[in-house]
Amino acid sequence: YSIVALTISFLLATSHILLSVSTVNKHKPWIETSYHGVITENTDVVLLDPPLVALDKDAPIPYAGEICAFNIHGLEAPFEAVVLNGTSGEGQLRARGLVDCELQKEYTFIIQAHDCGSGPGGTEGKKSHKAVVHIQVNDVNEFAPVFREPQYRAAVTEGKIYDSILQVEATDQDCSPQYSQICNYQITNTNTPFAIDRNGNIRNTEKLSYDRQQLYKIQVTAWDCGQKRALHSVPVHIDVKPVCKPGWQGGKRVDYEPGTGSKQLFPKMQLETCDIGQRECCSWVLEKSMRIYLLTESNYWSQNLDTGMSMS
Ligand SMILES: [Ca+2]
Ligand SMILES: [Ca+2]
Ligand SMILES: [Ca+2]
Repeated sequence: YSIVALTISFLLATSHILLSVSTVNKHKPWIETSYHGVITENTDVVLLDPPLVALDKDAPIPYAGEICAFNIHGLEAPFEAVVLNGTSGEGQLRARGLVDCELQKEYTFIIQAHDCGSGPGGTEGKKSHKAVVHIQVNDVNEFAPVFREPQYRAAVTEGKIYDSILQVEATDQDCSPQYSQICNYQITNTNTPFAIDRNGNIRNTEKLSYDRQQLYKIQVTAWDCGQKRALHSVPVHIDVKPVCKPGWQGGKRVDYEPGTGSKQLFPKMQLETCDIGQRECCSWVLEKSMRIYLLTESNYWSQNLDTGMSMS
């Protein structure tokens, strides 16, 4: 009996020693040294590579071998990490609020795993080493292109072909090149003698005539590289200027008989120039009936301040 009793008491003592050793939290959790995450703006789930898993060599001992928390160190990081399964150590990183790519494209912060300590209450808990998390925010195509100017205006001289009459430009507020760059411009009117290239340069596709049309009004729209179209097209006005051919208009032949006194010469005549200011000036000169010498029927003329008129 005494041997049996001794054996039982020995076994009890041994098991007690084993039990007290096993309840001590010997190991700190282990995680990777760095993680790379991707989140799409306006969502809250971060896809982490590699996945967030903390291992603890105390497993499968309760508490000491379990993961209770992931802590994030980083002042402005709007992220939190939650434990999905304390036994397996799996965690998930997610945004605490909406992440806006247009405000911030990348985040870097520190993450650390905590085990559950030696028992309830988390006393003697251990922390893993600190791992760096780098997160990239993916863009969503939320913004449409907007033209820099409310309207555009340019002038061309008739009879000429231009490589670029003017350039229009639209911008887009999205944060990525794909969704913010302008990939295409288009003239929305049909049958115009104009074309536009990918950079917004408008050119004429045929020679224009001042006599046929003096003003063209066209509308231009734009697409970003994610195929989002401008909400409002922009008006573009193109004036056609006549080729500069100054000359007398309204000057028909006047017969003058010698000795018949004074006669008004070309009462409706005015100087046709390409410049409106110049034209007014010359009409004024004519109205003052200044002395005009007409040299043949050409446009060659001169003036002086005598009040009479003579022809040569
Ligand atoms: Ca542990
Ligand atoms: Ca866009
Ligand atoms: Ca966006």
